[in-house]
Amino acid sequence: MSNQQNDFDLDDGLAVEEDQPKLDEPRQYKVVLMNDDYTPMEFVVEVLNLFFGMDSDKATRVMMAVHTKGKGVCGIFSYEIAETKVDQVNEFSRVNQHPLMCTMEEA
Ligand code: TYC
Repeated sequence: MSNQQNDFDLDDGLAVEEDQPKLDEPRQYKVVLMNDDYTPMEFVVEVLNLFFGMDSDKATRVMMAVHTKGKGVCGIFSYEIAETKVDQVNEFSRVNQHPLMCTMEEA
């Protein structure tokens, strides 16, 4: 084996071993829905179904949790996916003239 391929290069008396690359876990982000007094419950259920793939039972439970607690998590994603979901939900709410707000927080 040539010296270039060998992890243990003994030519100069030093044993050299390559570091294992240190890979951080990718950061994760919660997509959070905020309660408000005006957005209809059915619209929130539709949002949870359309953008987070929840069936109507799950969407209704999450909507009611947001309604009673003030905010709630719709899902946990990479930065890019979370940002896209937040933008899509806020745009969908805006064009439908509801004040529903969606944000993201590091998980
Ligand atoms: N509080 C709203 C109402 O009583 C319903 C609602 C639920 C709004 C969840 C926003 O994220 C929300 N019509």
